[in-house]
Amino acid sequence: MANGITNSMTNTASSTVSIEYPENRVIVVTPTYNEADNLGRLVREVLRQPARVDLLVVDDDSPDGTGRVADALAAAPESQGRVHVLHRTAKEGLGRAYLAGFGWALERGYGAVVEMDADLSHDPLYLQGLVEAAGGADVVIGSRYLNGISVINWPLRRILLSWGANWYVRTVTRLAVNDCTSGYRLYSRRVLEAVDLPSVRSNGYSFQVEMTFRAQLAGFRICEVPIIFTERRAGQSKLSQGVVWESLLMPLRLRWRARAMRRGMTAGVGQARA
Ligand SMILES: Nc1nc2c(ncn2[C@@H]2O[C@H](COP(=O)(O)OP(=O)(O)OP(=O)(O)O)[C@@H](O)[C@H]2O)c(=O)[nH]1
Ligand SMILES: [Mg+2]
Repeated sequence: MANGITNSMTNTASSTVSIEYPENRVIVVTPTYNEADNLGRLVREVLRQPARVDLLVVDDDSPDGTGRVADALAAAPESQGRVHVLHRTAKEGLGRAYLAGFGWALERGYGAVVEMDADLSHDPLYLQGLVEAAGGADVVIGSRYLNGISVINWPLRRILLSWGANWYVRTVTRLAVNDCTSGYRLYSRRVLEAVDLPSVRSNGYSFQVEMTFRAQLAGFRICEVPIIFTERRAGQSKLSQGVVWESLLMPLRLRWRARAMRRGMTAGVGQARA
């Protein structure tokens, strides 16, 4: 198995698959900023998936009290100690929240981390597929662009923007991935250990691009599984002008700095090829 996760799969009569992780468990990391209306449902849905993952909420002191909601959910008996909360003191962006969450998960020995938005755009039903695909890859991307374009409730303008952004990223960075900006994805532990996380600069959509770029540069296996993305129903998008500028400039910077980045990741290259 690519990431050393021990899993035993049992096909039951109803053909559901259960996976156990005796040592190296999988944790979903979900960054939150003002997601109080979405979090309860997200936690319930994640916990009932057959993949038996844990969940870490990384909250940036949301003014709407998401942090308190997360604490209450973590303490509820139904959570069985599988839900954790990392409180941060200020809104610092998606990328910083993920880096904090990755560090938390690595310190506690998790074997793989799944990134998931808290706004229910990423259906927890796909967790099983992501985890299973980790048997043959170190990075598994939940892709909106494998079978045409799989998004629900996006206006044409948004589809064109996302598709165009992916075309631009692929062209500039030469990433061999259909959906470079998807925020629903799995990283095995060894990817997170190898890609020199403290030097990751991006914070918006580019965070996904930069992480994929670093993983490809280090020689890790990347695969995509199809997902259907649903636009958020509650809460507000945090897409800002700064994020758009970063998305335009970061691919150029990655291409420019590829050689220097590879030098910083020598350990990862060796591991990936082992
Ligand atoms: N901790 C933390 N979470 C954030 C921050 N910005 C966004 N998020 C979370 O990151 C996830 C994705 O953010 P969204 O606002 O949904 O961004 P998006 O999915 O790119 O945009 P939409 O498609 O319009 O919803 C959500 O769970 C947000 O709550 C931040 O600064 N800190
Ligand atoms: Mg969203």
